[in-house]
Amino acid sequence: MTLLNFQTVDLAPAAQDFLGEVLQGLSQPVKTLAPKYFYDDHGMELFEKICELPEYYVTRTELSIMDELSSLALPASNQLAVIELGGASSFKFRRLQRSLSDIGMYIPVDICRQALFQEAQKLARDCPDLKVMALCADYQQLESFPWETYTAGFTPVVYFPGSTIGNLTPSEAKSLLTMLRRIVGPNGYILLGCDLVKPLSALIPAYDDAQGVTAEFNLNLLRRINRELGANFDLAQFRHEIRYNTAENKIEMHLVSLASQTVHLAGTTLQFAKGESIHTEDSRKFTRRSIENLAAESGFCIDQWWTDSRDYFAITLLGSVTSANILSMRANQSADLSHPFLRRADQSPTSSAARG
Ligand code: AVI
Repeated sequence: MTLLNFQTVDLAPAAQDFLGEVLQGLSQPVKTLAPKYFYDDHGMELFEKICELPEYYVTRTELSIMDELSSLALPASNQLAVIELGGASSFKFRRLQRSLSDIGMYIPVDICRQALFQEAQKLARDCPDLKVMALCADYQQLESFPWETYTAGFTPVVYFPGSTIGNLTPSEAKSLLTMLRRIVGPNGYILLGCDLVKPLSALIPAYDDAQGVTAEFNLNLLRRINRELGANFDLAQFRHEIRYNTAENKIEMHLVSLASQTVHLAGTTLQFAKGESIHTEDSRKFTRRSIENLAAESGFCIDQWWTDSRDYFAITLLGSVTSANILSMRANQSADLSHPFLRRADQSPTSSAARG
């Protein structure tokens, strides 16, 4: 049966140059591999398992905050068009629907075409009043996408959950938000999930769990390189290691060579000294101040900020910095608390005013 509320757009993101990037990363003085390559089919399964681990507080905490957002009213005169980055699974969006009323359009964006289209179609079937447009694209393709064609008459809200922003470098995060600012325009918003700085006693086990699922996730990158690029990494000769970089507030994941060894990859010989590491991922942890700075650099300000009782994770609503909200910020210094954005932190355990 044809669904009148469902369509797909396939921008056919170019196949990434996996071999070129791997060779480039492994020939640096400090060897690196890009975390985007974790997510082959097995990597996605492992990541789903990670999200359910007792030590990995991230997903559970984010969902608990979403459950507390019983009614999230955005001061928008139009219906909302929610654009979800990494929306191959509609799971979090379905939770968001409980608290964010008046969503007229949903645009999940992902490069995993099959999962994206299937999930989006299911959602369209379950929600006949919601228009669903699944967009298979990578982030670079978003800039030139004709958003107006799809979101005219709606207020755009980009939903970027999971603290995936923490896996980007600061300059990548700034470029992405700056591009999103152009996409949502002066009246749109970003709803952003960000993992917060916290004691190492909570952070380290989250990335080095007792069952070894995160270690398997990390090592799976070498397995993928063996399978897809014909390399001969011996996985037993590498160990998963977590380091906390205090200066940059980030968890680093590494694969450390247990021996002096040689690996062959596409005609190239790679040497590993005993104890040498391959840096595979950064997972940055934020503070309200660091998000405020990132937002300001990209033309946004924090309109709302919700966190959990332990301050482990935050969901923040970023709005455009316009002359109107600069005036509102000034006015807030004389505390107009009737505005929905301007509630005091002590009015709710999970919500706090943005501009106080
Ligand atoms: C996807 N991303 C937000 C995860 C994180 O926590 O940085 C990836 C991850 N790496 C190890 N565990 C989870």
